[in-house]
Amino acid sequence: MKSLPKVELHTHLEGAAPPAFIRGLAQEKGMDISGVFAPDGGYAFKDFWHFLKVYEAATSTLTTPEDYHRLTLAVLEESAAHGVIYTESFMSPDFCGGRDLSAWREYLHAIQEAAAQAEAQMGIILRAVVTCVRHFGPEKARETALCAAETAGDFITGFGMGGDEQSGKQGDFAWAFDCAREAGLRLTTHAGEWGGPQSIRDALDDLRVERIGHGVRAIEDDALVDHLAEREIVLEVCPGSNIALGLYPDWQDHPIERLRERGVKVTISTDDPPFFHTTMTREYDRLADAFGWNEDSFRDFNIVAAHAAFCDTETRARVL
Ligand code: ES4
Ligand code: ZN
Repeated sequence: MKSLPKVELHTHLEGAAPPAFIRGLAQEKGMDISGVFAPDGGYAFKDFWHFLKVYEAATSTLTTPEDYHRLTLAVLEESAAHGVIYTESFMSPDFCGGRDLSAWREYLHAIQEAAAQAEAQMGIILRAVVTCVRHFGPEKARETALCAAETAGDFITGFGMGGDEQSGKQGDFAWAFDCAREAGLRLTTHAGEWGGPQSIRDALDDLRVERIGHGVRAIEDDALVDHLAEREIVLEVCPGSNIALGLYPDWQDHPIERLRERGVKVTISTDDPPFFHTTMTREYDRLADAFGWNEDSFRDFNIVAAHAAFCDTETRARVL
């Protein structure tokens, strides 16, 4: 499984930071973030909302473009080691200069330089989905969308929203998504993870996204499952993340197989791999065990993911 070529659509750049990397940065800068780590050296949190706090504390060690350059290299090295050939990562101007356009351009330059280096050395392709953070509110999302619109292009190809799904409504962020769409960006948002089926309907109706981050709770609404299948809405499913956060008790209980059987376009991603003690190899291994999937099944998932990727046609051709 490890060497099988993989296309991944849903990771968060800071959320993929190896804990040793963050601990090293904190030490260099004399910052005390000991509350972030478990005794085994991994990240420690008790539920999703605590996870968001720990995520922000870990991210507070990333204070310069140079830090993001090192982070990007460390993250891509790890992904490439698990066979990932194309990855889309959520990046937040909130954490990269505080939504200030000139600062954001500097962070972006550093990230892109690292991506070019990783592509030359390891063949892995990175594309960026600029993300607003839902619990920071619609006004900050508007500033984030303006940063995204100003820097949209070959590298920044999408716009999305993460954060606390129970904070506000999808529709509160329509201005930001409209702004991003007008700049030519492709759209996705987290929905149907902590919100129920209605949060997915709201994402489609109010934000007009073409992909859904997670979306697994569509399984609770038969008509919605049919609607997703008919409209060919792609779900960025992160099974290991859902299980680590207690959304489903075990791999066999995860709805990814039922969604696939009913014709929904599902893809496989890690979300925040070290936080959830996972890798793309582990996702494939566990899914193979739970549902009897084999290399051919995973090849099919990767074709779906490559077609749903927010990249240009030449890049897609290199991945397919
Ligand atoms: C998230 Cl804002 C953010 N960052 C990392 N992982 C997430 N999952 C949901 N929102
Ligand atoms: Zn996510």
